[in-house]
Amino acid sequence: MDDLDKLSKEISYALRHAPWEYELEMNEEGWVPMAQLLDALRREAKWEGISAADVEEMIEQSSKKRFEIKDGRIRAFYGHSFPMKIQKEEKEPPAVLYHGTARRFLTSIMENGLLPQERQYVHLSQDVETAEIVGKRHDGRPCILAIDAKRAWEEGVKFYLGNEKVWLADSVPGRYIEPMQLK
Ligand code: HQG
Repeated sequence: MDDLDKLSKEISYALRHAPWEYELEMNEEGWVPMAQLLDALRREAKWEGISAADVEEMIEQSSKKRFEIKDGRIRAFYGHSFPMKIQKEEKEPPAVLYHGTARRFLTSIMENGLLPQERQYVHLSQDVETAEIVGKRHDGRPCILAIDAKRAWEEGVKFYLGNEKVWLADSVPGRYIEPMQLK
């Protein structure tokens, strides 16, 4: 693992899971002053010389769009797990969204719906390819679920924007979920 990967992992941990460990003052949308994050990281020997340019490079080089920098602040687009629920922008979803998961979770998902589990929101993918990448973290041959987001949204399920490929929901009832036949 190279340094940019390590940096991405540590900033994910700080912004998604444990901002208090880094003494970060996070607002309700998940924004943190960049200078505060850099100060916190610099207290660790391995990030002693880190600059905002390094963080920007990490974000640019990453295959996933995990963080956003704006007006001297930084936030994670998705993935949060701490109790204070981050407020996300509610938005009309595309007609169909996807969710990649493990085969072993399927029975429970169809019975109980998609639940956020350890995170604040359920994570949905804009396309099948992204869902496959997500699902492979849990199962070598993941199962892909198609979500009838249009009908769910029309019937009152709220959807929120993560980044362009990741959508969020509080939960998704099983009646909107259809397992897909993969090639
Ligand atoms: C499953 C990564 C049983 C759900 C990814 C999933 C994503 C249920 C697992 C982002 C269930 C939670 C999030 C139910 C849901 N019964 N299992 N009722 N409801 N589940 O990791 O969506 O690389 O918290 O299917 O790419 O896999 O970190 O969520 O398998 O975008 O940037 O419970 O994290 O992005 O797993 O992944 P996770 P996820 P990063």
